[in-house]
Amino acid sequence: MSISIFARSGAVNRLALVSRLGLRAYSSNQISLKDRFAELLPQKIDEVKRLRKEKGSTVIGEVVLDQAYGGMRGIKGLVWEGSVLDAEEGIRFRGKTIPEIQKELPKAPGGTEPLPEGLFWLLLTGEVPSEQQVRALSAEFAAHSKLPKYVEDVLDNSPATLHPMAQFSMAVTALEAESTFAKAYERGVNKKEFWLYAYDDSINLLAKLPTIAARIYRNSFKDGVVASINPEADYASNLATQLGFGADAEFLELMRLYLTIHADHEGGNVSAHTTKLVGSALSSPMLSLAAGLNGLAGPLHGRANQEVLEWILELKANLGSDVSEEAIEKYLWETLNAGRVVPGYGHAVLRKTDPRYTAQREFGLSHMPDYDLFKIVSTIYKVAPRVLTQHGKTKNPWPNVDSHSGVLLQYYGLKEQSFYTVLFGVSRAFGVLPQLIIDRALGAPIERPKSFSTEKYAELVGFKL
Ligand code: CMX
Repeated sequence: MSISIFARSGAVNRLALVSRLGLRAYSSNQISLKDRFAELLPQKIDEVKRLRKEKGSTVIGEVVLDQAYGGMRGIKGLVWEGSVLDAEEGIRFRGKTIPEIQKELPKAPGGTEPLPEGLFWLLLTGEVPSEQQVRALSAEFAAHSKLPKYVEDVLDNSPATLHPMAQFSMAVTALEAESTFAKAYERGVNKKEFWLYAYDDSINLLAKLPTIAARIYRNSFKDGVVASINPEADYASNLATQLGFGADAEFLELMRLYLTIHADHEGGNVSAHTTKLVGSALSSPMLSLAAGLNGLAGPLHGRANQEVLEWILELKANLGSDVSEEAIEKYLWETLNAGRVVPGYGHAVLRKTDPRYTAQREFGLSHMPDYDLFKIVSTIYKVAPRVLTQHGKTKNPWPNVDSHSGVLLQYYGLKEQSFYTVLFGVSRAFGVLPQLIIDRALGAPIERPKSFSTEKYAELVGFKL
């Protein structure tokens, strides 16, 4: 017996039904994600309630003036359940490192890389799903992949010159008309039930992102024809097929890895925090995710994957056949002396090589060790940390996630780098939507940190301007 996630008329009563039926009746292998989350929720609500009651007034950190002017680095003020980033070690998803999730999360039949559907389950519940549960999620995403005609029209009417991220954000915004959350709010549902609709919207959104991404890609760079979804296939493989690369088994594996490792990176990064912030005003998951995608489109954030590729192609064009360490070092200095950043290097929190970079490098080492662009990326990795350290500005001279991704896509023929941030965005949705559901389930309030003018800060610290 299973409770259909998309039985919308029954959504309101699902919690009551779940508790009436007694979830123990389901085998843990069969229970759906929504029902499992519903089962875990009372304990989570209780834990947060007890924590706040007992320790709510405990000091958890101090803030100095420079942090207010310095992009709020290190200020503790956000709750994010799915992942925590350690400056030295990198990301852990619900306590698990990237190599651990590569090992533990279910794979496609015959595949070696984890499926992003499994990460979604892990981020929402803290539990590793069974293969059966992941297959059910894949089928559910495939079943809801079709775009409404008006969203197709929004994309088909966009000029091919409009940046793919702007098209992506418009299409996600337009999906607002599908939001069960917005409709439920209008009907005046009890706020305890908000998460049920946030969940349905999240599944519906994730289901449609590959078709949106593929339509943008095929319209802007190819013949405008988007292949159909295979209802039996996993999410990443459907995305690859719709983009036009479904026949390449290695590319499918890359997409599985790519969508998994780009999903979540704590709550303070621009795309995650923006999604959470906008959601806190009870804007729908559609509008919240679109806002996050607009942040991801910035060159210091997700668009760095496009910038990296452009910079590497520029480097190659300038250096010709001499891509020695010496020539690359000189080129790095030219970039820095021109007042530009070296894209793909540095990070607001990390202080070591990003394990997401390492995972992609390992993929490259096993699938394309002799590819010229892969070799250039490897040489940059040898030289850039030293140059950036000598330059003396960045706090982190090591590569981040965006440093590698573009070259892997180039190898398989996905050459249009202005599209790359869209792929990052599809993945990022898997990381930010679980927290949006959790926030609504825990009744997270509207966000409203304090701001001051410079005059007021000066007064606060006893300084005469
Ligand atoms: N090249 C040159 N200079 C760099 C640099 C880089 N890769 N990274 C940082 N710096 C400079 C900063 O611009 C800053 O200079 P100013 O003092 O003149 O303003 C100085 O070093 C200190 O910066 P920081 O504290 O080390 O880094 P921030 O936390 O301010 O910024 C980031 C972090 C990622 C925006 C920055 O390292 C950067 O611009 N990197 C290149 C762009 C990039 O790869 N972004 C992708 C990040 C991952 C993602 O979100 O997808």
